[in-house]
Amino acid sequence: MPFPKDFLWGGATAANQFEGAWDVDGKGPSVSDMCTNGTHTTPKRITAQLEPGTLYPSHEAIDFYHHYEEDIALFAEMGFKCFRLSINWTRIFPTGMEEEPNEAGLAFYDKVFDCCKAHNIEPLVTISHYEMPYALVEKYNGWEGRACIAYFEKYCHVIFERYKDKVKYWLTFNEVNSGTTKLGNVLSTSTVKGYTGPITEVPDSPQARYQALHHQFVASARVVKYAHEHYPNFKLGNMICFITSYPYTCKPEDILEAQHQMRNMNWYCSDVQVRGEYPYYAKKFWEQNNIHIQMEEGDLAELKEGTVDFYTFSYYMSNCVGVDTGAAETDGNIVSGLKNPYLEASEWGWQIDPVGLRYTLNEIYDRYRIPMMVVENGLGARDEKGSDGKIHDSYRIDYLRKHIEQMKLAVEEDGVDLMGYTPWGCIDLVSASTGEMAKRYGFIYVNKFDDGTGDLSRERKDSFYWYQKVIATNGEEL
Ligand code: BGP
Repeated sequence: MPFPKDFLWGGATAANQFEGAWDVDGKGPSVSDMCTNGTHTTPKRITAQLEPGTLYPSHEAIDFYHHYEEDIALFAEMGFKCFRLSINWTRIFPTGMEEEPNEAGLAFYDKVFDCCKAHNIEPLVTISHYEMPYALVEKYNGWEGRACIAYFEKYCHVIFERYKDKVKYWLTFNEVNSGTTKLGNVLSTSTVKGYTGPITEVPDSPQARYQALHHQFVASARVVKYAHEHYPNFKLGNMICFITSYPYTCKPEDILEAQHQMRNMNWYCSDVQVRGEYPYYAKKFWEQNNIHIQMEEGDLAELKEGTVDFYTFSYYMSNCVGVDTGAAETDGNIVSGLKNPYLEASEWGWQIDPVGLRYTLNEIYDRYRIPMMVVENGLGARDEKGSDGKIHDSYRIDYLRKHIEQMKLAVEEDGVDLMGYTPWGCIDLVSASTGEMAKRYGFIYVNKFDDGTGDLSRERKDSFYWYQKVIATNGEEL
């Protein structure tokens, strides 16, 4: 058996991308609720005020809020052992700053977790997945404000206590390392106070972003420590948007550039959350980029005390980097890179690299030696109905099959410790980067379209039945 008997097969989602009901039962607006839709070529916008007549895709999304029973039953039908979802911070604390939590919001997740339990599905909860209360953005420029640490702690204490018997696996911040990139300003560090415009043109201050990241690290470490002390059965993980960067050639300068990119993009954040300390090159990096991190006494000790139990990451693509290569650029998740002549790309320019997943699993395990989980992976693609009215998504099956094959090799041949696999967007949902519905990942098709129309009905794609078989055979039959 390549995969352990209790391997966590499942799927992943995020509240802001699928719940909808953005202002129902006392929920407040999050940073995602202020984002319009866009496309691959026309970036989505964030607006400081909601604009009448503009479509905000998170507002209805696919309305999991009112379809959760049906959706979780479909996940169960596929055989899910695990379901990754996030809690919408603004359902619990609508502005982030209330004294008391919103009971209706808490009650909603009780129902969701109970439903998971009824189907023997283990929830894996992301505490913050691009859903910072917009009121905190307005007041503190998002995570740049140190006060957000305490608000986040309070939110965590409430949800830990409330769901202590229902949830065991927690991730603090989704793709925390997106804060190392300019795009991270909007959804991740949420250092976007007062800005209205395309998310690609957000005014960037590396000072604000890296300060915000520091606050997220302290917040993460504090709640990890708190959870370990109060809820010994909990397992806390980090979550990294892993961008595997290869040198474009064997020219030594390209090798150095790739090392540089892997450090800044991937290791900078996970070293803090796994090793409990900034990497040695961080100081030089700050100096060279005129970044002055304000730390309070005790911050560094706290980072050391709040290290995670397992390492999770998203993996969709890889890219190449190099110096004066003249190579063409291609898009990718959060960052773009150079085209790799050996790889094909999705319609959105993300280069498909299953072997890179095996390489990545080994790189991470070699460095940290803690259990890992692939909590996002998948192919964003347009789905067209066949003449029989069904979705025959062989391209998606092909993508997933090849990635699972490589996971298998990493486990079986190389010996990495892999806990589970939750492919992204197990049910079609709103794209984080573009706000589209057209970029679909699901095993389950949702009748919802970019113009906001659609009756929200759910249908099984071919990949649904394929994944059902994969899970039933614990990855033997691909
Ligand atoms: C990750 C995010 C998700 C998700 C996924 C796919 O970066 O954690 O929220 O959306 O990427 O990206 P997209 O939706 O842009 O295709």
